Amino acid sequence: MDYKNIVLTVDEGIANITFNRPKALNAINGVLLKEFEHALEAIAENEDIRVLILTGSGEKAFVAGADIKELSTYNALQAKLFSRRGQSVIGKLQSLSIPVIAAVNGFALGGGSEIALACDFIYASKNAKFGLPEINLGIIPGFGGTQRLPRLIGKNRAKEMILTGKMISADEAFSYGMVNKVCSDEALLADVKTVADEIAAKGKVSVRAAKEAVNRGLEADLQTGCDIECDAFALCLASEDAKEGTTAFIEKRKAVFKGCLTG
Ligand code: DAK
Repeated sequence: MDYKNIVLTVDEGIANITFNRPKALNAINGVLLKEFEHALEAIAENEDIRVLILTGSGEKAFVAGADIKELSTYNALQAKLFSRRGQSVIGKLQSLSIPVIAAVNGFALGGGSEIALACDFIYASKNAKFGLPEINLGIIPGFGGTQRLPRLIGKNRAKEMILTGKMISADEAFSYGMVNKVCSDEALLADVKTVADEIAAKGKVSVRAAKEAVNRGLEADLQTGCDIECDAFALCLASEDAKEGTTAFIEKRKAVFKGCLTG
């Protein structure tokens, strides 16, 4: 597929999707959504990709939400199609087995905040702003914002954000536990790349297993979560990566993981 609204690059196991409609602050229109879905499918099928980074083009925005101008023209059928595709895309993003890091470089509003919330963690530039302003448009978040935000920052803070539609700064988002790190505007992408490289150098099996255990465990009771961890641990220990990791420790050298499941 020839992408026009996103840029997809893959370099040494790190994929990068840049939302690329800077004149509209990277707002999500139907075409962008389709391209994003296609890129996520391609990434899911590529076993060599270890980490995905999402960011926005230009200096002002990560993603300023759904394209309001396009939304306002939808008839019921188009709205349903947008809604279906939107939910399918967020489902695909959330269920990627590799870690996904959001590099939020400006406005992350509405669907933009929700995309970031569906990632594994968020680094933000100092000038980033987060918000769910849908209430100002007479609608509510549709990419899972009413569900993921309260789980992440707590019910009351999430309700305040959702009900007022107000934006919060990167520092506030950090203090809420929504953002892992606030970087200078210039350093954001390099900082995200550093952590992505660090994760990409770990064992593929254990990285995927750890992500899955956390995600599935959070949806379950503690005992079920520990059972999930138990199975995932056994799978990891039987992997070639675990043999390499433990042998490297004993031999006092750095492990070189190949990402193989079988021993
Ligand atoms: N849509 C379309 N165009 C947008 C846009 C958006 N969300 N945000 C900005 N733009 C455009 C502006 O119209 C302007 O274009 P021109 O007028 O120059 O042609 C250009 O980007 C620059 O924006 P501004 O001139 O407004 O720039 P400022 O610095 O003054 O303000 C701003 C930046 C981000 C504060 C402001 O642009 C703003 O408030 N934008 C709207 C933010 C917003 O309300 N976002 C939430 C959209 S609703 C669903 C899934 C998801 C959703 C819904 C359903 N289903 C699966 C059911 C999601 C909904 C949303 O995200």
